[in-house]
Amino acid sequence: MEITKIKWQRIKMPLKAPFETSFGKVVKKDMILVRVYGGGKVGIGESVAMPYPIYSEETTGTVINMLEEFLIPILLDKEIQHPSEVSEIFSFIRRNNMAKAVLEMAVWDLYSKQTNQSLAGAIGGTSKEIEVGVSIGIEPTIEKLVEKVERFLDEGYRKIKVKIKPGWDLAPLQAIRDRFGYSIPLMADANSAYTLDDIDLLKQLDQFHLLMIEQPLAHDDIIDHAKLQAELVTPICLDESIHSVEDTRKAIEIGACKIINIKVGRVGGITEAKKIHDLCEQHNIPVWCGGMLEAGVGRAHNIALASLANFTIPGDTSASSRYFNEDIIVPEVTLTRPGFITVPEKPGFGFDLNEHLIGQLVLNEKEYTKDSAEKAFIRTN
Ligand code: OSB
Ligand code: MG
Repeated sequence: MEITKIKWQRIKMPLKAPFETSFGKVVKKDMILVRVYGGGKVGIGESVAMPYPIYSEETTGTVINMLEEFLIPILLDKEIQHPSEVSEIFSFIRRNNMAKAVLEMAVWDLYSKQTNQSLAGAIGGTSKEIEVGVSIGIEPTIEKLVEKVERFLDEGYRKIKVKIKPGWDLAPLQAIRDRFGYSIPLMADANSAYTLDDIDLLKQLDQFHLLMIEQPLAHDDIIDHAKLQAELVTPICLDESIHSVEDTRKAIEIGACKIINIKVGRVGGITEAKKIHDLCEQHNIPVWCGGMLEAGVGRAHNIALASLANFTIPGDTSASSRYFNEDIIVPEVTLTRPGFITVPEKPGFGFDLNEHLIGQLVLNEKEYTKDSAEKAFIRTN
């Protein structure tokens, strides 16, 4: 497939409201859009790195650095037949998965446009619509949290995920169960806020009959998660700890989780995400598509990924209106019927870009061709 030019743009976008997790509050969406040009088409990807290295070590700034010093020159220097080759080409570079992923996503989108098929179809997705949930941050009061849960249930969301941290765990979960009963699909995400010293408290979470508890322990741990899983009835879902299909294999092997949250950015791209999906399917581990407060481009890529068969649990792939007053794609993502989003069928990621809005939000941009991209490093093996 032909790739002649690559461009990145840094965009800051207002969020409807700050989103608080155990590691801090996101107040603005800060991201990189990457466009890959070739064969008269343009593929696009969106980075999920946070502005601070708090969810992982990557930031919007490290993504720019990786793209311009390494990933873009390396990709422009290669001839590829298929987007699945990109992760292999980048594999000699350690980590920096979110930087790798934004470029790889754009190549997948370009490929699906060049071959006139939907991104979901190109990936191998089969679902016509995906079931969706919503993630709710730490709220100022339990009353505000309960109000939000009610609003999202009314909007039709099929899974309610609430963020927890020490001091904001048993009481909010109890309040939700008291108000809405035990039949609503409810889960909690701790973003690594606990340790095994908290095991007595974590065991008490079993009483809430949660669908799962996401990443209760350290971001780089699987061993303690396996110890905890052995003591809990509630399934553990890993997020931060899983960066590759190899991490997935090890986590499954030692019993560190029963469910995996797949995020394209965290695992370095769509190809690796698909490998994780396939391995989990072989081991009867259900997966779901996580979110990183994506704007429309990233959201649409998530929808395409979630159309793979083993995405059997509703993802954090909510509508554009969850976080934004106006999205960078048209039309914006909506629930096509309560609890579901239709997987687009048109070629590529399935939406048009809201170039007017993007133009207003761009802070910085740079483009590279085969001749202009300079390599700072040459690989010798
Ligand atoms: O842990 O899943 C997470 C947002 C930012 C960083 C990490 C996480 C999240 C979310 C929001 O839970 C998911 C979404 O709605 O995009
Ligand atoms: Mg999470």
